[in-house]
Amino acid sequence: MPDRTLPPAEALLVTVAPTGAETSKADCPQLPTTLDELVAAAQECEAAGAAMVHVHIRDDDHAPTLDGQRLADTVAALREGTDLVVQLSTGGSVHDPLDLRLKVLDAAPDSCSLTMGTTNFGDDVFSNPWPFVCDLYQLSQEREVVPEFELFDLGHVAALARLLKTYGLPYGGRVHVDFVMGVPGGMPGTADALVAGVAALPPEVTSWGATGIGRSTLAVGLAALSKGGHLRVGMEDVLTLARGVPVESNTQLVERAVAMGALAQRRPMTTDEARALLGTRTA
Ligand code: KMH
Ligand code: ZN
Repeated sequence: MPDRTLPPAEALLVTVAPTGAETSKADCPQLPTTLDELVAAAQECEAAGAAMVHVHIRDDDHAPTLDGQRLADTVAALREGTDLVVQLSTGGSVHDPLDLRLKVLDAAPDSCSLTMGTTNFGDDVFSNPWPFVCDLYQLSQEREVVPEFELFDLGHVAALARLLKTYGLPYGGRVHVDFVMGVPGGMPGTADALVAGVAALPPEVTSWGATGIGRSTLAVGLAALSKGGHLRVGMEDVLTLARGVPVESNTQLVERAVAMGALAQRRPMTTDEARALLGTRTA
């Protein structure tokens, strides 16, 4: 029986988002796009202190896909090769249709991302209409998959309150959210925006993390630590360590997050602690 004791406040959940859907393999050959590359990256990141992996997958041409068999194979391979909490993206790419995004849950991950509203996304639109959000949420409850609510904007925080009021708590009874900040079209990646978002969280929220896209990664990460939050890092969100210095591997970003946590006297959470924090299925 896994230990379900909640982790202490100093334990830091580090989530790695190794691939994403926006960067091409041609532009970034070190991006893990094959299953072997993804598992190897996940193993290295786990050894460096990550406890959860946020997964987008690619096809044989390294293009984003939501192919059901590939998703199921990916979940199986990550479970076989790591002890990480496996979170599948239901956001996919901005081009993915809503029905395929719902089918992601057929792959039975531990967790799924669930974005709380539509947002402009650079020159594109990341579509999350309210009826889709409600359908995905109810499906996650039925399938016993723990959602991580992705908040790109302050309005998404209000939408989360409405969702919980309407449909009750997620499977597992815990409510974990992630502020995704600095997307062109969403809230800015600043300490001020994070403080406003945290202050507006509904009382049902039991834990929160944050990630800053691109150059905002450090401002958001440091602000999140100072407010007692958790961190998501990875090549989905940031491709340079500093101006002109490319990220060579996801491990570098996890190591940096762990080092930032250490300065704040936060130690990386174990995978068992992460499961207790999030309330994922025990078997
Ligand atoms: N790729 C973005 C359009 C998620 O994974 O749920 C959406 C995204 C959010 O990455
Ligand atoms: Zn994602």
